[in-house]
Amino acid sequence: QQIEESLRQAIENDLLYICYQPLVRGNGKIVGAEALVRWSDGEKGLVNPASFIPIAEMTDLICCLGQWVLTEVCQQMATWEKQGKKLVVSVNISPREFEQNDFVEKVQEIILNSGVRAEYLVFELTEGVLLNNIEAVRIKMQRLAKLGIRFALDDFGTGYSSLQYLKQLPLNTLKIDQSFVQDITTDSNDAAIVSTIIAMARTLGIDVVAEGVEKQEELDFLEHWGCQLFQGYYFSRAMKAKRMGSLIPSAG
Ligand code: G
Ligand code: G
Ligand code: MN
Ligand code: NA
Repeated sequence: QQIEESLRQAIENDLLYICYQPLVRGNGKIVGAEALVRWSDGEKGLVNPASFIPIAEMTDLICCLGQWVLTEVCQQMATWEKQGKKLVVSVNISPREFEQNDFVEKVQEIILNSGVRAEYLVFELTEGVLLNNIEAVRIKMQRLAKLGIRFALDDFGTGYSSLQYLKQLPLNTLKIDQSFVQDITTDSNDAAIVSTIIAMARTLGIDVVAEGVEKQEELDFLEHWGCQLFQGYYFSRAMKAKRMGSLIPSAG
């Protein structure tokens, strides 16, 4: 396919870049950021990841892309660290990437080369990862956790995860999908789902992040139910690394 070939070239020629969307507390304090890849093509302009990620996911191209993203993020974190700035960064990992036999080794190499501490990395997995042999997934997650990496379950509520998974896997965070957050103030079903997820996460001792928060009203609901971490346009859109860096408080 044509888009696939141009994406392959974009990766090779470093035509992609990363934007960072802050993860915040209710008072707006930044406690982390999610890395979101962007593709700016000379002819096509800015290509939407929602259109090219699924194409990359159909082939091993997603593995090249994922490796590029993690390398770029780690280099950026190393640059920030030299400036006395430390930020926990979440990286999206597609099922196909996670399933690579040498995924742990690849990750380890990228981290070692960059010199950053794995403790500052969070991998966002989707429920698609969990459709596979759960025991194998658990073992791989534990190997990565031993390096220091933490895990978030992304788009939570849209897939098939059960409480069983949550108990079995070393998950630190649940990210409530934005499709539920969107309608919490108007749809009582979504409101019930979201409040239940928050309560469940708190019971299990897992952090919970509400994604796609766009309005004060939504924030008020979420805080009322005990959610303490947020992402969304209400606080901030994703931004280029330079601007993100200027918002990280210098450590000590
Ligand atoms: O930024 P938003 O339009 O930015 O992202 C659209 C979709 O693309 C989301 O589902 C997001 O998780 C996914 N995505 C963004 N960046 C990456 C990435 O680096 N790797 C993977 N696998 N998915 C990504
Ligand atoms: O699948 P994942 O959760 O990784 O995707 C994150 C996507 O959500 C990105 O495309 C990001 O740009 C988008 N996003 C982040 N905050 C908001 C928001 O407040 N509203 C909407 N509509 N999209 C958002
Ligand atoms: Mn995500
Ligand atoms: Na999500």
